[in-house]
Amino acid sequence: MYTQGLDQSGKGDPGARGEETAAQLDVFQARIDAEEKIEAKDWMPEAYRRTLIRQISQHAHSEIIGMQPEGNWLTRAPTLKRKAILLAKVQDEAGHGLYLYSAAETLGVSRDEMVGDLLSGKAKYSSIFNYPTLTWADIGAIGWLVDGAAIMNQIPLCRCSYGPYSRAMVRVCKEESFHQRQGYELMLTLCRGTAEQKAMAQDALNRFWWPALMMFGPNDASSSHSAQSMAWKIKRFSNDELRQKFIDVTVPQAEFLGLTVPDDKLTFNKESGHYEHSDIDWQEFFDVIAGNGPCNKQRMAKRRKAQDDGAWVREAARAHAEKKAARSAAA
Ligand code: BYC
Repeated sequence: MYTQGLDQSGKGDPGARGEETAAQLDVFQARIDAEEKIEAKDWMPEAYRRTLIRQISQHAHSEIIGMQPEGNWLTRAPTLKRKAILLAKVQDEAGHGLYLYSAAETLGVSRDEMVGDLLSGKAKYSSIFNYPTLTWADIGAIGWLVDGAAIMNQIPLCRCSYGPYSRAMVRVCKEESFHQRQGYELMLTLCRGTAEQKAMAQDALNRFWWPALMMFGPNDASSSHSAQSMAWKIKRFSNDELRQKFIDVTVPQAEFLGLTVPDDKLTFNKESGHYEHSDIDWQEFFDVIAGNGPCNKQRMAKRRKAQDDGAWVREAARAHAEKKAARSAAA
């Protein structure tokens, strides 16, 4: 078991290991309650460490798999400017994946293990990336809705109790903000264009609305990890609270575009100040995360091929590092 000793400050002795005691857990929780950041070498409960590895690695996998649906459109972007923006965005997603894998590595897990868990199907990645990008408008809808949902979920993660994750999220969120804006501006351009372009934007909203709402995870009653993650201040808001915030800010944006949100029951409740909406099709969500969405197999096959195709690069980098180490040892 990976448990570390605890000094009087509760900050821990990374060298010592043993069983977790109630006193250790109390001191740890007191640090969390006092809004102290937990750092990589501090003592932490094994379950806290494992929860973070699960969440951060799944987040990293989502960024990397998330490059695929947009990457499909790099060669088909309608103008040089749109291509440059999309290229920058897809490269940003790769960067986010790398910061996040590095943040997870501070918890004692290796990159190889994390990638192995993704490829074996043990680790999840966001449900949203199992939907196809059928038209250019889908690139706008992804930026507006998917990155918009990502920001809503990730801004609170900048205040996550685990220092390395919270710091990685600051830069990720700045970049996500650019992604959301470029997506909305793309949608606005289509909506101010021809009737055919506006119809394309509406069709993209129709297909991405419900999957974007599912990104926030199952409703609170079915969210197995939320209560503990909120007590540890890994999560600051519940899945339903963040989903509601997203709906409340996004519906007026759709109205400004002149588009219709595909939900007959959507109504603004003046008393609560929130939009009420139809039930989400949770069966679809659970099917997608079980591997049976429209593109799961295609996404995983492509990721496996990329891993195999990159084997020679990893081998060459390892050989180079070994030669360099041998040279400096000899000097
Ligand atoms: N998709 O107890 P819950 C991006 C799983 S990247 C798949 O509520 P938790 C972007 C959950 O893992 C977007 N699985 O879990 C990239 C758990 O299963 P396990 C990714 C989901 O962790 C490129 C089970 O359902 N963002 O934005 O407390 C381009 C029960 O759920 C999903 C992040 O990863 C889902 N949507 O809360 C553009 C942010 N939802 O692990 C954009 C960080 C739930 O027990 N992650 N599950 O097998 C989080 O904030 C939280 O992990 C979640 C879920 C809110 C997603």
